[in-house]
Amino acid sequence: APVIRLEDYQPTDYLIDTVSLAIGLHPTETRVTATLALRPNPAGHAGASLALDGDELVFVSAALDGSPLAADAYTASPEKFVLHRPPQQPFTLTIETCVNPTANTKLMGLYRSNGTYCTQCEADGFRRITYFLDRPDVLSVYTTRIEADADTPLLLGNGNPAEAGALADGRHFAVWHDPFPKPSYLFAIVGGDLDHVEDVFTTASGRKVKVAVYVERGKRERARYALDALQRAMRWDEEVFGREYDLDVFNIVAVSAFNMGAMENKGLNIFNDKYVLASADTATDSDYANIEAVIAHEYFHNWTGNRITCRDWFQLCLKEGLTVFRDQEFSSDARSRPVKRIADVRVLRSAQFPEDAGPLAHPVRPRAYKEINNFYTATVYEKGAELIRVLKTLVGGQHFRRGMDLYFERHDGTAATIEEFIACFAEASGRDLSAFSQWYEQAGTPRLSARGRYDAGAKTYTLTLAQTTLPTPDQPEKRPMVIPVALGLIGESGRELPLTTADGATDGGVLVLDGAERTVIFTDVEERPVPSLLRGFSAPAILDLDLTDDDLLVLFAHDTDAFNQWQAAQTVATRIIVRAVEALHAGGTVQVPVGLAQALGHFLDARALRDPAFAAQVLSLPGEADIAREIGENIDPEAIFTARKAVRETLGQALAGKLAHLYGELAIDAPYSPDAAQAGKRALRNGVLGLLTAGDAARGEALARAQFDAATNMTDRLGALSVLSLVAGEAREAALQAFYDRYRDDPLVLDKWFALQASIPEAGTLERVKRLLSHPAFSLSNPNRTRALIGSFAMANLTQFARADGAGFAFVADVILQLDPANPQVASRLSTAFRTWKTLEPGRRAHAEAALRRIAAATPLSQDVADIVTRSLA
Ligand code: B3K
Ligand code: ZN
Repeated sequence: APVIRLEDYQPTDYLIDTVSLAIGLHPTETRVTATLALRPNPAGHAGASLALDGDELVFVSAALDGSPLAADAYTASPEKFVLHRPPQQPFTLTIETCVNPTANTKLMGLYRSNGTYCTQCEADGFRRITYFLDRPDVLSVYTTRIEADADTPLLLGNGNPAEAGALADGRHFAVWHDPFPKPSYLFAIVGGDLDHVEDVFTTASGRKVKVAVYVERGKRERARYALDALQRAMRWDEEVFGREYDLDVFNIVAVSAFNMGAMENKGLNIFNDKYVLASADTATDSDYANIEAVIAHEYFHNWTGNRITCRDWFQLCLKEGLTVFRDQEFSSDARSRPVKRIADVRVLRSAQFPEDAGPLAHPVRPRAYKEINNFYTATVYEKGAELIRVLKTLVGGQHFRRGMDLYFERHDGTAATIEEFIACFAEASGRDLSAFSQWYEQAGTPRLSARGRYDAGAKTYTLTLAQTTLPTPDQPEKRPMVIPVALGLIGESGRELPLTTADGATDGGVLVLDGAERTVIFTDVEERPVPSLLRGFSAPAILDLDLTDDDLLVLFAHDTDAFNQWQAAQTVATRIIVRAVEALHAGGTVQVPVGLAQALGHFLDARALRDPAFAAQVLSLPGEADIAREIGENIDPEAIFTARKAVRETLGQALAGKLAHLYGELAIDAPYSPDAAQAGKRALRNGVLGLLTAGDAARGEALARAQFDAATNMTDRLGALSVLSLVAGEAREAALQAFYDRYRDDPLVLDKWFALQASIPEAGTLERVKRLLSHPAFSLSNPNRTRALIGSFAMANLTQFARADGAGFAFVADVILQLDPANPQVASRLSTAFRTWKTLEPGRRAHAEAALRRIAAATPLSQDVADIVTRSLA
């Protein structure tokens, strides 16, 4: 496949002002008639031919200004429609195509999910519906007429409903008109027989908007939380960003077969039903939180993505990073800000840091790609969101808001670039942001190191910060980034010390490191301080501290920054587990210093009942992947697993009394509510149960069994089941069977059942997963099911995916090859599980490489998978 490069960007030679579509829905032969109003683009090449994109299209007919085209005036193939000599004044082109939604297993373009017709066009699916200039900088006003049989009563499109009515033979139609010019990737239609819930949202200026959530029949009640989250998001965007909704209706449709989470089509968001459907009995607290976040995310795209879109796909972070930032802020306001920050940083570290450190590393704004669908990555999304946060810290909250206002004002209705976005903040703040903009260009995570020296006589504290970034593919040389380091000084006595410097370098508690190194001298420091650095995780960097474990425990006990308090405990735990891995390698035994257990004990006494959500984060020790990242090379997953387990066992035993007491105290009497307060208690209680079981398997198992049987909600039921799943034997199998029997007809809950079993860290799991492949409820054609079973095994079960005998890698490679012809996007996503293969010890590394080479050598192989495996092997 050819490489597409940012520097080759050219505007199109023609513009498409309006698009009028007539779509006759049919299971296997859907007719699409597109009438495009075109004109030469003043910015393009005069007289050029017009080449429209297609993908697996069946061409039927074409007409120019209403007259059939002569055979020599055009060429049409499944991938291209070329009009050789287009008129050089405005003209209309009418093209008829035929598509088969039932045979569309790629779930791009028009397809059927459980009988419902739906579409997915981002990034390049519109060309699977009709020939088009299928790129984000071609903005058009769409009118869509959909026709269908009586078995498809619901017909939805973008924009506002315009007209609807009955036709002959029981057929009927609906016309939708979207007045806002948009790129083709935001086009959508839905046809089906669905239930819905609806409400009226009154915008800040008093306009009434009909908001609705459509779901499969029988699932109506489970759509209420999503509808509520939507309206809260709409209000929040008005209050915090001054953004009002702009159409008369806002529709959300949930479908069960979807390649990713959801899609922000204008006025018609289409969702993976996993991010819509919720009830106490079927969804966990995390499911509720994810639904709230994704509903908000897609809604926020209405301004950041739709009203202002991207000039080209290199600018993807312009809408994604910014919109993730916005949804993170929304959830922070709706729930606990520090807990949300910790959760987001966990995601960044577990999903984005490995990407940045491995063969798939790329800048937040890449410069080249072969397959754009492979660039919907944690780097573009999560690191992209971090860069917005860095920007906000650098310019300050007021200037940030003014910059956003300017961005909306200046670029509304256009397809913009990162440069244009940053220019708004430079202008609003009067600052030069050219150094900041390097964050978009350079891949890799900066390593920030800190050295401090206290001079008791002079009462000065000298802090030196330095940064380096390791080379990444195609970027051997790295420049220093602009890193805002939010910081504080904590005295050994536990009090926060004032920050005084000669030059005011740390005004506002932020020190900006914009070169390779910077030293700052604090004066009037009355006692030896422990520095609290990168507070709130003020930049996406890896911090190397020269602090002792005791210093860290001072921060854990006294830091006024909740994030760093949590971080201090995590760092100490990480060090202990890493030392345990080293001890095991040297043939020794695992030692756990009493300090951590004691500190955790004090912390639980003081905070557990006051702030359970935060306490749950503290109690949840670094995972195996966190430890692997810390070790960095020559990874032996078994050793990490054993070391971590031993540390948890020791902590569980040391804290046994407290944990048992807390487990009782944290029980909730009130009826289930997914709110943050109750969810926090459940999170801590389930965390307590896990640690308690690590220390005393028999006792924990009994408690878990009782919790499983008595649970009134999915969080507690699944929490108990996952504790039980770690103890091999009859009890586990009986609980799994009971869970299955109860939820056999509930696809989203069955996904949890598949996922949990695939995650069991035991040698027998591979056999179990293979057996589950032929379970009647398993199907590779449903992406959620595939991700639940195969994705969980490959991404959430390090010891078994990376088995020493290579059987885990070989199995996943087999599945990737089997899935690829049907659904390359899901296959390609799965193949990113190999992204850290180079960090493994030589034996496992060789097995992983062999699996990757076997995939790479297969023919045919999709461009999607080929791109990932070739880059992974490079
Ligand atoms: N914009 C979509 C993602 C599309 C992915 C295409 N492969 C959902 C989102 O980020 O909001
Ligand atoms: Zn998005």
